[in-house]
Amino acid sequence: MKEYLHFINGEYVASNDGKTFENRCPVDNRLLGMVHEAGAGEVDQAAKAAKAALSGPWSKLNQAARISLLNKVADRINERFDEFLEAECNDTGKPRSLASHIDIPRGAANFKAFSETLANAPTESFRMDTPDGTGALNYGHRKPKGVIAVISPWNLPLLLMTWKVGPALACGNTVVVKPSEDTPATTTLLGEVMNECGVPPGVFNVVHGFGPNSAGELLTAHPLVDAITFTGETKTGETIMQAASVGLRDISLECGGKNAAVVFADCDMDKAIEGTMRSAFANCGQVCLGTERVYVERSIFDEFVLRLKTEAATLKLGRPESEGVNLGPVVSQKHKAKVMSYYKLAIEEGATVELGGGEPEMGEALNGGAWVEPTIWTGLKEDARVIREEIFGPCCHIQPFDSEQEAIDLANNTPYGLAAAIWTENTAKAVRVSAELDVGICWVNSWFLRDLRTAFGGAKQSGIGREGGVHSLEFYTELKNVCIKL
Ligand code: NAD
Ligand code: 6OD
Repeated sequence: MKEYLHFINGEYVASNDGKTFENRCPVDNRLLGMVHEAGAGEVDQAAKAAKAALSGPWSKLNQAARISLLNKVADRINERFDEFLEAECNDTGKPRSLASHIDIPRGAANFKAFSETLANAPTESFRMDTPDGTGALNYGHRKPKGVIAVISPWNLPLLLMTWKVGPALACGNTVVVKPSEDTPATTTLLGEVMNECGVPPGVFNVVHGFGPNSAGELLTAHPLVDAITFTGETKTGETIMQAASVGLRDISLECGGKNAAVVFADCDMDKAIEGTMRSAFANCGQVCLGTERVYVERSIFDEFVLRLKTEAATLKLGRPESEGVNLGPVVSQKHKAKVMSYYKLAIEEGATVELGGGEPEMGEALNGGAWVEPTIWTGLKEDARVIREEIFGPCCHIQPFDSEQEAIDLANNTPYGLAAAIWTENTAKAVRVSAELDVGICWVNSWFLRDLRTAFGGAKQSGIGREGGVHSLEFYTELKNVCIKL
């Protein structure tokens, strides 16, 4: 039986009390292995190892040496690509075609991109006059913030974990990662890569477990943690913010969304359908940036609904490795229950089910998996819970609008503010509307097109702070001003 151990101070260790929990594959509910659950002792060991490593060989590496080491980590992930791919697909059930194009390559690229950003980032400098005429020189100096707690979710496990670990290490910090209890495998595997590449012990640590009353809560409360970076649900973000307030630790919160797509009549319909297919159904709808609310200009509404549901009906569900499969299960039985509860609620709230709405018949071998049908609704009122709350499944609601202002108002009518997609061939309109949307990320005629130098984060209840490019440097370093009297 496979065991997922903690990775502390460069070594794999079991839980002190031998406490474990099951890791099951959502494809067919088979048992993948047992995950060790960290208690206070293991979290304390990991935090102490990370603190000690801040003044060990890691701190003696200059920036170029650190960058070269992280480039090696990226290369080694790519060399062990197939192992990472298998681990990720087992944990999440996502199609190999998806994970081999997004999760694993981006998991590796995150180490290179932030090394490059750091190597090229300028610091500010101001020459000032003084009464004695000699003047003074001010310049910014960046220091690592210290021990960073990285709390990551299950939807893009390697990608979203390295999105934080990459810049944290590039800036000279050390990390303790608490991956999602549903997806422990790739984070565990990364420990091996760190050792193979010669990353000093204690720089990268992993503790497994759950959130409340478990490793997540223990880690965010640990006094040796200097800052916390979190990706996950908004409610969890609120709890973590409270934990971070003790000792005034810095936080970066990348939280939930209820993202809109706005499709204007002057769009290129082929592009809008292709993009909305991806934004609503990629990764089985489990992408924080995904579209769950689609607003379509009335004159093309019927055509858009027909084309989207025709296209969505061709999605092929199946095992990650099966030829042509482009939709996996959702991540777990627990998440399936949540998604199915919204499918039921949609009917109760008066939706017209244009497609899906139930559990697919997958055959005997797969029926125990966490399968749900891709689903499209129309006809709900804007105050329906299905329209207001994040579902995080392969589903969307489509609603017509009559004017540009109405589309903007509808898109903004949500407590969330993560992402939006606008579909129009009129550039002036795209610029106008994107400026009005209350979101951190807005795509025009595309979706999930990522340049890692750009700011990434959410407005309103979708998060606090920005990561990506120099914005990650802002979070992962303490900026000091040095003032030299000349
Ligand atoms: P989640 O909030 O349930 O869990 C995320 C992580 O937090 C897990 O590792 C979990 O164990 C841990 N955790 C839970 N409670 C905790 C606590 N009290 N203290 C410390 N740690 C705790 O989220 P999830 O279900 O894993 O992920 C899905 C959610 O993540 C969705 O809401 C999605 O929108 C969001 N998400 C946001 C982004 C973004 O960039 N904004 C990206 C991906 C996912
Ligand atoms: O692409 C990224 O860098 C990123 N953070 C994506 C987040 C996706 C959310 O599910």
